[in-house]
Amino acid sequence: MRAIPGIVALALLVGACQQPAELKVEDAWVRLPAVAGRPGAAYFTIQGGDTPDTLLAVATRAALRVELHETSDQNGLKAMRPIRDVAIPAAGTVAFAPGGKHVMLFDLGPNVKAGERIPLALSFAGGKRLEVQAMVVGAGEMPPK
Ligand SMILES: [Cu+2]
Repeated sequence: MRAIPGIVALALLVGACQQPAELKVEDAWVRLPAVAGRPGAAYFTIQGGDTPDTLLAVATRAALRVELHETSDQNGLKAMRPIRDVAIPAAGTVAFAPGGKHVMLFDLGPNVKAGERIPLALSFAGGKRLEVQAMVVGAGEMPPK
């Protein structure tokens, strides 16, 4: 019976080697504001890499100002506040989604229209900068899938 833990450990190790976790950003999309001039919001899912990292900032040429925000429940009222950075656990998943973490896009350019894609660049503390194309949807539309 003594050999079994060793075998299990070896199997886990081999499994880990076959599928190294890679920091990546998936399913990026942007919802336009219902009223022109109001901020839009960007959402995506971040898959953590082999080591923990931290999302520091998101940039896009489609908006003049970008902030990381988090919506939370405060005594039954939804309130959002800016957040400085977001920890990404190793091999973990962090979702930016309506009702939770999101990227606020202030002063969207007039050329940002539903059905188009805009680039988002995500900067991480570990030095990586990942650019994704976010699908733009109208105010009342469902997220693209
Ligand atoms: Cu916000």
